[in-house]
Amino acid sequence: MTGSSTRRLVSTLTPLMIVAGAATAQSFDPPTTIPAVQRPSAVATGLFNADGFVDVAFTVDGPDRILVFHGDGAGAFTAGPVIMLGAGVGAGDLVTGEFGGGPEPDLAVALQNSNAIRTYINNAGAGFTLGTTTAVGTNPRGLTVGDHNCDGAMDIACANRDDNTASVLTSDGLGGFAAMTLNVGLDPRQAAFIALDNDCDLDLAVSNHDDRSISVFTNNGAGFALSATLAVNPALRPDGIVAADFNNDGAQDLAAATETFATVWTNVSGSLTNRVEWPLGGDSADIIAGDFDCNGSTDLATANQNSGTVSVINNTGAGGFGAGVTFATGASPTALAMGDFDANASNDLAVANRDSNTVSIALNTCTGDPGPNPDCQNADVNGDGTVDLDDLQVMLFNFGESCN
Ligand SMILES: [Ca+2]
Ligand SMILES: [Ca+2]
Ligand SMILES: [Ca+2]
Ligand SMILES: [Ca+2]
Repeated sequence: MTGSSTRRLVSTLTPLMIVAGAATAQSFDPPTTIPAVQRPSAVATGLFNADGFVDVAFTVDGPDRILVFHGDGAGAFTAGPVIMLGAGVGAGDLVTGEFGGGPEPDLAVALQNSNAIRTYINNAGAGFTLGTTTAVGTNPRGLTVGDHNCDGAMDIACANRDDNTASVLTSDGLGGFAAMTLNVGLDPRQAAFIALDNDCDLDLAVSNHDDRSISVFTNNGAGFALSATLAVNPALRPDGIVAADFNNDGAQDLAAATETFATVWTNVSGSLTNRVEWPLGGDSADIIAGDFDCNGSTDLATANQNSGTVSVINNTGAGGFGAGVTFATGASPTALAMGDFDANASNDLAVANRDSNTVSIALNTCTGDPGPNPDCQNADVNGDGTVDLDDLQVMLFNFGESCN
């Protein structure tokens, strides 16, 4: 009882300390590297095998393939499956999701030269098998994953860089996809599902690099309709984009990698507005959102392709961004992904360095909330968050029942 009470006291105090405390120092250990052989262009993370530790996968070329490296839960990785994609298909963006088979995370990859999105299904933690290949527009980039039609099956969208369209791939729940085409602006780079209103039909944003704009499509359940075109600062061009709730009001906002700034729009009643540019430490290509200083608010990290760095800027508490850190990676970091590689409840970073043929692994020095007390997961029979006599009564009431 005493131990349980102490734990509750600690968990009660922690948020108060965050509110009252000074800004958390942000740092990452000097990155280690995974050999990526030739020109890694995208990276994804997931529990790909059965050991419970976060793994990484990345696309490389010469020949085009996906390399999977298994994490050891302490920040180190060993080579796992190699997925050959076929000669000249153009190994592009890579995302993780549930696209078929069992619950283990699957992969979807953009085949830039073949104008298609292909899935690979996780074979119960023992490698991947070919899923389906769906034709999209020309030169697909910037994949996003989400269930846009609320049927429980994960859908995919991409930006088709060379024909100024985006494709939405709606899952049939059986591993196949039906593609629809949306017209967007010039040189689209990234699609992002975003929950603009409070229904479960996900909306969609697409970054238009050469138009210096973001196309916003509202999904009313019957399809996607262009509802807004957001102007980026005319001095900046957008590349990667990401949807997340930055001001903690429960509505998803949008951030874009726009050269040496992260541009953030706030969701006000379903409209993205109040554009603000937050300075970065380099010229950004890709952007992800996550809590990187272990205080519970959603921060931003960017891969700064032209400066060989990653920047992390921390949420100051109301959706603004302040001090963070910029650290060196390899040459031409084009994409990044996060995962807790050393199992200490903080988001670490994996960065694809295209021109140095490596993936950088940067471990976050902050340690997060370890999550629910594992004792409670077994003993909190009625799931009310406390182990007490009520749980014992429930257990006694059901004593002797067969569970099969
Ligand atoms: Ca769906
Ligand atoms: Ca918000
Ligand atoms: Ca934070
Ligand atoms: Ca960590």
